[in-house]
Amino acid sequence: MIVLKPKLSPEVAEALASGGAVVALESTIITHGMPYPANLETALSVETVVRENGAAPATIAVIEGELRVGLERRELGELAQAEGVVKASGRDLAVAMVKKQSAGVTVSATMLLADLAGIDVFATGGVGGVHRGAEQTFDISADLTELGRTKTTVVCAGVKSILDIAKTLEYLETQRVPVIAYGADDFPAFFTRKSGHKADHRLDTPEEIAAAMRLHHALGSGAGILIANPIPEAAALAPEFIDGTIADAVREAAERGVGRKELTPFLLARIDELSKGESLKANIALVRNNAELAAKIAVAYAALKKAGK
Ligand code: PSU
Ligand code: MN
Repeated sequence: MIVLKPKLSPEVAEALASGGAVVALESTIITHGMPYPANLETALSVETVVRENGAAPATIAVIEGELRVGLERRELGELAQAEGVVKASGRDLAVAMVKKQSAGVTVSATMLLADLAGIDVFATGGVGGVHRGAEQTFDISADLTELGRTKTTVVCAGVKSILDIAKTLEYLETQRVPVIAYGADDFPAFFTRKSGHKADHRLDTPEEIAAAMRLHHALGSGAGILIANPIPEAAALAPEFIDGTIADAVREAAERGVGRKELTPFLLARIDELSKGESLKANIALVRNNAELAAKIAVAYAALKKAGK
C-alpha cells in the first residue's frame, strides 16, 4: 500500500524536522466560509498570529490535485478569489487529486492531512456538527466522525446555532471525543460565549491541555480532542440579535431546499448578509483568538514531546 505524503512548505518542514510547534489551518473557511477580501486578510492575519505565538502555520489545501501543507501567499490569494473551487471533506480528496482540482479542505479533511503530515494541533472557527432537523435529514457533518477516528486536537469556538448544539454534543460523546472548554464551564456557541450546554470538561491553561493530549494519546484512544474556546468578550454578539438572524437563514435554506454540502456555506453567507457584516467581524476575531490558543498548546505539546513526558 502506498502512504501519501503531502507536500510541506519549507517553514512547516523545518519546524516538524526540529520538533517545533506547528498549527494546521483549514481552507474551506477561505473558499466557502468568508467573502473576498476578508477571507484572504483573515487567512494571512491568522498565520501571523500563529507565528507571533511561537508556532509555524500550516494552511492545508489541495492545489491542482496536489495535497499541500503550508501555502505561499500567492496561492492563498488565488484560493481566496477562485470561482468554483471544490469544498473537500476527507472523502473527496482522492477524486480531487485524480481530477487535478483545487479544493478548500473542511475540518475533517484538514484533520486527516494534518495527521498524515505529523501535525498534532489545528485551529479553526467552527466545526461542523449535527444540523437542526437531523432527525429528518440525517445531516451530520463528517467532521464529527473524523474527530472520532483521527487524533488531531481541534481548537474551535464551539459550534454555531445553525446546528443542533445538544445533539452535536451527544454525537461527540458517542464518538468518544473529549470536549474541553478553555477557561469556561459552558460549551460556547461561536458568536456567543455560552450555549446553555455545559462542556464535559474545563481546563484553564495551554499546558494542562497539552498534558491531557499526551495522556489521551498514550491511552491509545485514536480519537481527536475538541477544544472549545469562547469568543473574546468584546467581539461577542448579542444572543437575541444573532439567534434571530440564524433562524431566518435556516428557514430560508429549508424553503429553498438547500441541503448536503451546500447547506453550511449557504447558511454562513446568508448570516453574513442578514447581519450586515456583524457576524463576519465576530468570526474574524474568534478565529484569531483560536489561532493564538492553538499555537500556545502546540508550543506546550512540543515541549512535552521533546522532554519525553
Ligand atoms: N462552520 C463555520 N465556518 C466554516 C465551516 C463551518 O462556522 O467555515 C466549514 C468548515 O470547513 C467545516 C465545514 O469543516 O464547514 C463543515 O461543513 P459540513 O457542515 O458540510 O460538514
Ligand atoms: Mn452535511
